[in-house]
Amino acid sequence: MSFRSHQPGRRNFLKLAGAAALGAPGVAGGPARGASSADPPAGGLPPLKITEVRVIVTCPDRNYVLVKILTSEPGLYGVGDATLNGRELSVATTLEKHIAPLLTGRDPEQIEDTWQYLYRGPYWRGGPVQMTALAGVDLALWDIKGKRAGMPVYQLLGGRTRVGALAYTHASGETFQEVEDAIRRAMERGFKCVRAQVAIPGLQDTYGTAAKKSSEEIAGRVPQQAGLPETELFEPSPYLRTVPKLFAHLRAKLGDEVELLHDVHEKLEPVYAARLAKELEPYHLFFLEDPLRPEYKESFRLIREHSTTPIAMGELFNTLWDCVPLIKEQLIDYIRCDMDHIGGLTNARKVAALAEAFQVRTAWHGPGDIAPPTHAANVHLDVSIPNFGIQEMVFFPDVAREVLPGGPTFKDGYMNVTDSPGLGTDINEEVAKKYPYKRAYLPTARRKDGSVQDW
Ligand code: EZ4
Ligand code: CO
Repeated sequence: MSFRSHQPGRRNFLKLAGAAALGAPGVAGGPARGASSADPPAGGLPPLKITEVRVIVTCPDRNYVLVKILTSEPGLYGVGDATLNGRELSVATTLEKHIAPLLTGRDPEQIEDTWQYLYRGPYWRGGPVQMTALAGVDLALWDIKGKRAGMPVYQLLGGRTRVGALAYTHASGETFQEVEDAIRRAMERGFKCVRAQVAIPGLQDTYGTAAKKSSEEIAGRVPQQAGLPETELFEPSPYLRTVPKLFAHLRAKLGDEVELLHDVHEKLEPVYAARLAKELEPYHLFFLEDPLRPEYKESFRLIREHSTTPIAMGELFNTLWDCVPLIKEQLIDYIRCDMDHIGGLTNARKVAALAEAFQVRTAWHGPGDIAPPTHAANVHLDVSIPNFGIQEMVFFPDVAREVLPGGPTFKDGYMNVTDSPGLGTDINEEVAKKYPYKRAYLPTARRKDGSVQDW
């Protein structure tokens, strides 16, 4: 490791490292920038430098932001995903204007140091834009490290703990019968676990359902609305009356074996979430997803006090510290951060380790609005940790697969990664150019009285 071989004496080392961390000019090749030419080769490999950071924004079916990091070794590069649905250009600008200049010349092998430098270095830390940008860099660096080692990333994380990652898909419909039919179709495809959402009478296009589109068309593929965002209508009372009836119907028709999930999508206030969890108890959900808004973690206590329905939370979290209160108080059963919005694999594996200590399992967010490198990283982590729970997944359309080839496989209800070195995903830059960015937003929601509601 270059730190030690560089250490001319502790005091000098600290001085050098401090100067580099402040971004002082002239320290390229100093300790905080990684191996210099004076270093002995790491593990027999010659020193490596980042030569270019490319930010690619493309819209094959929807907008994606990709980070391609090139190195001084010809042909060796990594690809990461930095897509933040509806705020893609903020992340792309952060990467291009603020982060890329800091990376050129650094040693791509020093992933943890780079992560700390980009997280704590700017003083302003956290937030979805910066944490998504950081994830893009982080995933690209893990991809490079795997390719350099000739190993899939799960091997770098400690090797396999399981043969595959249990997956769930989404089913939806206008009526209970349509949801039931969609679940049957998912089961025919091999799924053992299915998330069920139904339209709510009197409300229009409630999250996870959409008139005019088949369940398969929208499964995990949140609508991206060109132009300006649409407004959906939400009221808690009809929602709370309908959802338990849906699950009563599904259990009566489908039996006990299929695992059922439901996403509240942070829509409810605490007492109503507790009521829903309690009323869903007889139907034995695999978990109830994201019941509350992410800000005030104490609210989860109310759900816990009233129900044994397993609770999952996390797709709106951005840091490890968002996860701490829920995990250490055992207020949830599944932590489901979005690896792409929590700084990548480097941070997600710490979340997983924290969860392991408290018997909480993982359920990383896996929607269609994050790109294949994140889905691949999810599964590399899933198959290498002891406390994996379940993996949300999506089937990408052909046009997206052409731009972003590779990614996890699916068979008999389980996801997997291949043994190709790195993350096992790529970007075809030429094809990506055919699909320029299109402005688009997530939908928004309001109550009947016109006030803003969480979508
Ligand atoms: O609405 O990723 O569980 N999945 C989800 C997703 C989110 C989208 C938002 O961009 O809740 O569908
Ligand atoms: Co969700």
